[in-house]
Amino acid sequence: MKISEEQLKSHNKKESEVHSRHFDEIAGRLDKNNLNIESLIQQLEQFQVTIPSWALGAGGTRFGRFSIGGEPATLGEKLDDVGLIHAMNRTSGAISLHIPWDIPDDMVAIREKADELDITFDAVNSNTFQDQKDQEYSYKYGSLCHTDKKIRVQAVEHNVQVIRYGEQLGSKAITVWLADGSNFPGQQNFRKAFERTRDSLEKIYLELPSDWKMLIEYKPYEPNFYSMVIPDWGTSFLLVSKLGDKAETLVDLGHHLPNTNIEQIVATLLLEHKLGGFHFNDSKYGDDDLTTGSVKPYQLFLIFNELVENIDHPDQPFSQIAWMIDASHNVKDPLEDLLQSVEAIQIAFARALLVDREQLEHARNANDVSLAQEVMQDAFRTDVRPLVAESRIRSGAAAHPLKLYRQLEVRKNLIKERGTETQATGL
Ligand code: AFD
Ligand code: MN
Ligand code: MN
Repeated sequence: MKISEEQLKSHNKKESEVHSRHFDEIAGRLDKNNLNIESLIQQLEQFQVTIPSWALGAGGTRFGRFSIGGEPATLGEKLDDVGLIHAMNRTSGAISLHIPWDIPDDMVAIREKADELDITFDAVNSNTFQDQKDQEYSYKYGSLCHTDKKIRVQAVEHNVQVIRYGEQLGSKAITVWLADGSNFPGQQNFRKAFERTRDSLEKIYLELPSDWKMLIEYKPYEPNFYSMVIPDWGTSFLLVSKLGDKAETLVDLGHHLPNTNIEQIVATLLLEHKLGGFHFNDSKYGDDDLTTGSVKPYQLFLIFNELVENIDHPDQPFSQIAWMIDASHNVKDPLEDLLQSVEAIQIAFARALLVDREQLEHARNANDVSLAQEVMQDAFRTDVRPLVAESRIRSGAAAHPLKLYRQLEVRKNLIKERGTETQATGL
């Protein structure tokens, strides 16, 4: 299924009267605050958020999985789905692939298809958390940290292979997320596991093309429940600092223990020029992979507040940060969820752009705690949805992507095209 320009135009025409009213209202209000609305909208127009290839089908838990129908069965169909999202929001012009789930059979055809859909390839992801059918050694007891050198070599070679695929696709980064860890006290020698991991990462790092980055995730628990080799941002930061300039930390919002101050982590990584990118999602308890902004929208805003505060920093350019989603959909239509996630990210960004930084700095220096809170909440409580919609309309997208998605009965069409039995690769 494809969404035509006519369909977008007729949707926007129908929405235009209500939209103009809402937009004029907020534009007038912000104008009084001396905010440059044009530059704000331009910043929103330029901002892109990458869609993960593994989040286009139904996820599931270890208890079960409920199919949604019309899931993309091939990499080509995954690109089609991202193409649909991008056509509706013009903000999702990139996909992040997971190898070996997404190895292209025909590299040229896949690149051509991506070009047609105006989609680029963001970071490629390696997978050493599962055993593949044709794999010689098992990752049951770890991969890059394994006690057995043969297994570490296999895991390093896999990561290098992922880089090679990424080069052919035009990617510029590899994301490494390690499931390595231990389930019981005493099982693993922490220091040795860390050293082996560092040595393995060094070998992969040496294979990076000069204009590439290596992004290293962290996660406090799961699938290992006693210890993870890279449990927190500090450990990731230690590794990326040892590896070199091309290595940076990736912050997955779901990979923190409850109540962690993620915005402070973001601030510290920015200060050290080691913030490589994000995996956006939301959580209540752990790595719940819920829709971004659905549980803790204020936290998302506070994260963007740190990012915007640093937006003009020459050593850590905002445009170089990888903005990606990492989600899993157990009950929602993944495409609807991804549209909502992208919009929530845009809303948080727009609100952060509204923060009166001069006044905030003044309040901070004067230790005027109440005023500082007012400044922050004034921005957060502003309904910026008309600004985000305006940026979409200007870039040829839909005023209300989710509404259009439902009007066009996209899922029904995908089920008609692909059937109800297809299952997308991923978790
Ligand atoms: C994991 C990690 C990592 C990984 C993904 C796999 O966040 O990003 O690539 O999920 O689906 O939880
Ligand atoms: Mn992640
Ligand atoms: Mn995760």
